[in-house]
Amino acid sequence: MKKRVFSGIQPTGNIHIGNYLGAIRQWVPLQAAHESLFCVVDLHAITVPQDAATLKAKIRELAGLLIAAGIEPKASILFVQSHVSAHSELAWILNCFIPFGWLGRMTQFKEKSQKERMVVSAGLFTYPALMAADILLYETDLVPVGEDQVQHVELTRDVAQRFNSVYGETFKLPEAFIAEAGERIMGLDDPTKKMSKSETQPGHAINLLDSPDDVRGKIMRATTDSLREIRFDEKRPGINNLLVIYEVFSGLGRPEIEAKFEGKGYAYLKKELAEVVVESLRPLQDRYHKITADPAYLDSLLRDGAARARPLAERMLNKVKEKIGLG
Ligand code: ATP
Ligand code: LTN
Repeated sequence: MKKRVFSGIQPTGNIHIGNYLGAIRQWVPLQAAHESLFCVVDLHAITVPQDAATLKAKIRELAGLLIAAGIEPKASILFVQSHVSAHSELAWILNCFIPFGWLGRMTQFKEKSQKERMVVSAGLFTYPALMAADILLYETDLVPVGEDQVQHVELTRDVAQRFNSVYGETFKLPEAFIAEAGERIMGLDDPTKKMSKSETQPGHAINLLDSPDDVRGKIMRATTDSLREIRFDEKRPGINNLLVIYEVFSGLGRPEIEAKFEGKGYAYLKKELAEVVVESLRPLQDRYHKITADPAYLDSLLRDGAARARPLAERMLNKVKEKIGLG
């Protein structure tokens, strides 16, 4: 039996190299050996305020970027979360099985609710129930995500186990699948914080659609330290982050990289890094522009993805409803 892979990404802000290196890049090779579903999680996006026209555009942009990054919409199932209503329905049901206290312990909620200057929605609090629904609907084995999402995958396992212990074997227990390198890319302006779409300072993130000049400018301005030596060292977050980005984009090993930069200055490292990033993003950006030149085709791919996801999701939802005595 092939294993099932499921992952999701929010159509908010600009997709950055943290999303790419920590998550999307892992998805591509998984498609060959597994049955994979990749979801543009627009219902998660509305847990914080969104402008309607921007959200709609971002959903297509993200789908285009995923295909450009190597997701094959025919081999995998690529779809938009709100197109399959079973996600909302199962999320509600799971909400009723998740103890309130579990949600209050989620690091992402604590961080985001502090950052939001506006009223924090109840949706932001129950966000992990929707994520658990996404995963559990498809009997998922592996969830390839960045390090920040591991806690949510663990909550998913916990609620699945809780449900199974009351109603008998229903949900499969999923496991997080974390990249070996690049699982936590830090902000260029502040390497003590994870690179994040919701941080909007100009030098924070390298976005997948940034122009070569933007990439160069952001890297040249990245925060480092006042030491000289160039080596991997987590105690020096600025230089370490630049080296990790170099490592994953170049595919070189750590000893090779340290040898290459031995005795060299930070400006040299930054220049070399900028070129590796620009050259890695170029083919992806070319593919993105080709794919999004035909919006009707892109929409048809997403419709087809939802049509393939829907029966799988509904089967599980009906099983759950039956077990708990609904309807
Ligand atoms: P936000 O900070 O606004 O929530 P985000 O940048 O975390 O957005 P998501 O859509 O929440 O983006 O995440 C998509 C995927 O990218 C997830 O699997 C997440 O773990 C991964 N990811 C996000 N930021 C990073 C990062 N800095 N390093 C590695 N992986 C990341
Ligand atoms: N919460 C995730 C996005 C997400 C997801 C999922 C990831 C929603 N549903 C299911 C994996 C599986 C995030 O913020 N990065």
